[in-house]
Amino acid sequence: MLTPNKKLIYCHHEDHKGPHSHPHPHPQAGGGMETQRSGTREIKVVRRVLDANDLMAARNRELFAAKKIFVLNVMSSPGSGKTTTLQKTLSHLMPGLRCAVIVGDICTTIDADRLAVSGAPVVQINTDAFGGDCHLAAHVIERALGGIDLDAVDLLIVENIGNLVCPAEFDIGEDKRVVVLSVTEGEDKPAKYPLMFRQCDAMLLNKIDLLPHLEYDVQATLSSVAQIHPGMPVFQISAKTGQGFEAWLAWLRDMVRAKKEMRADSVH
Ligand SMILES: Nc1nc2c(ncn2[C@@H]2O[C@H](COP(=O)(O)OP(=O)(O)O)[C@@H](O)[C@H]2O)c(=O)[nH]1
Ligand SMILES: [Mg+2]
Repeated sequence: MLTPNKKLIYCHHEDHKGPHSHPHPHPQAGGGMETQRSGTREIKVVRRVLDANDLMAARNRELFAAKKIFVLNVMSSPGSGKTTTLQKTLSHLMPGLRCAVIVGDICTTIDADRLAVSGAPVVQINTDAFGGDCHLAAHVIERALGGIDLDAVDLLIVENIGNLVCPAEFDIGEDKRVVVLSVTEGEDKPAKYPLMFRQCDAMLLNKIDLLPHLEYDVQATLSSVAQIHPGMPVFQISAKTGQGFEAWLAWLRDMVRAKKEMRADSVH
């Protein structure tokens, strides 16, 4: 069901031919081959060069700088609580801050429906019809921006497609990246998916209301994250109860304020 503050667009890699075969390396990315040694073996490693995406991301970033919009890219595996966290976040920030949301999913407008309740303009991106891309790329964001009045936005939140791998590889022109990890996913996920945790500027450890029912080692997770990305702030929250939100919201508000005070030409 679409309401006036909600739009749906379908997006895909320009040169992506369905059906989806998960064609890594991503086809628009170009590629470079190098050889690494592993024990006695030589292994060919494909390195993606994300030239085209980086160019578009830089253009998005310039636009956001000119409009003084702080852009947050929220990533995680499916079900860790991105949408629930954003619902609660928006309920605290609005109407004081003017927020908008771009949300990516392979199918459905379920998340847009949930987020539009906040009153924020929401653009839902569906990648299904064109091969089910597993991440949002910069040109997809650029297209989605057409559905938002950028002069009426202080904070643009992008809920990326649920996946701990691919979204970390694609710059979309955002200011900061946040990864949501829930305590039901296991302590080992940062170590297994290090790029995501290295690329992010903050982590939300979500669903802490469930800790009494789990054998989950918060300290082990924190140490693992500290090894992968020393100094990255970690906010322990429950999107269900609101526990821990003060510190998370203060961090976010500081970022939005800093962007407002930044000179547009200081962004590169
Ligand atoms: N107990 C608990 N459940 C949560 C919390 N956050 C999200 N959930 C539940 O986890 C499921 C997935 O949440 P959702 O926000 O859709 O995750 P997303 O796929 O990352 O956007 C839903 O059933 C939520 O109600 C939380 O902090 N505590
Ligand atoms: Mg979601």
